[in-house]
Amino acid sequence: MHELFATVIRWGSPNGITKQDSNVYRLWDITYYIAIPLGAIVIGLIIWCAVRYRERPGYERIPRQFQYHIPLEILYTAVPLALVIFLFVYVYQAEDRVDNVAPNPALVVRVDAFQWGWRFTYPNGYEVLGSVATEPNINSTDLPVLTLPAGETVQINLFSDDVNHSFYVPAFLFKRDAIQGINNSFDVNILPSAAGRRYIGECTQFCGVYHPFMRFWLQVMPKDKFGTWLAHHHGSQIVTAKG
Ligand SMILES: [Cu+2]
Repeated sequence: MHELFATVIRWGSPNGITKQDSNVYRLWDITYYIAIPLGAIVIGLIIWCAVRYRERPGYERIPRQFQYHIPLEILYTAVPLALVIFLFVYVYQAEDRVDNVAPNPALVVRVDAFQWGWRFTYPNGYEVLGSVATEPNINSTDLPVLTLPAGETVQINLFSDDVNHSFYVPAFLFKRDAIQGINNSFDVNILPSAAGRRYIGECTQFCGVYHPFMRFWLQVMPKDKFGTWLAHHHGSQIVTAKG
């Protein structure tokens, strides 16, 4: 209940778990703050017109008609134009910060999407391969796990083996397409408060018959434990979602 209330007063969007997503979150926030008073003004004017100029006995059916109200015309051109320019600049700056890739990330993980599954490859060669067997159960929690450390810069190098897919962790408030022949890189700095938690990830680009089963877990690990964890993992771990 408390969470619901907190969500409502934050204008309907939850916070994410990375440093990058605060840019997206602020963008949503500012859009709501602009849209709500604007909506109130427009709806208020409609209601006022409908009530004030409603048909009443003794009044002319059509109110006085006139054209060219220059101050009003300037106002309703200038205000939307200013808003569009402001939002454009704001979106551009937010995208720039989200897309910023650090020259020396603490960890680089290669993520390959394919029909239908994911392959996560770490710098020491350890790989997690999750693929979908025939007729999987949509509720299956047998999913490949992408383990990432919190509190440092992680670079994801995203590829596709075949068609277009999209890497989406809702808690990142971010997704990026995986396109064959293109290396899409992005950084995430997961907040230390997310350490020890598990989040769902999924493909969000329709990519064929088993697209809905193309999911994975994101396991966030404290920075100091991650190095030891990775040193103890070698070879391939294969996860197959079953029915
Ligand atoms: Cu896909």
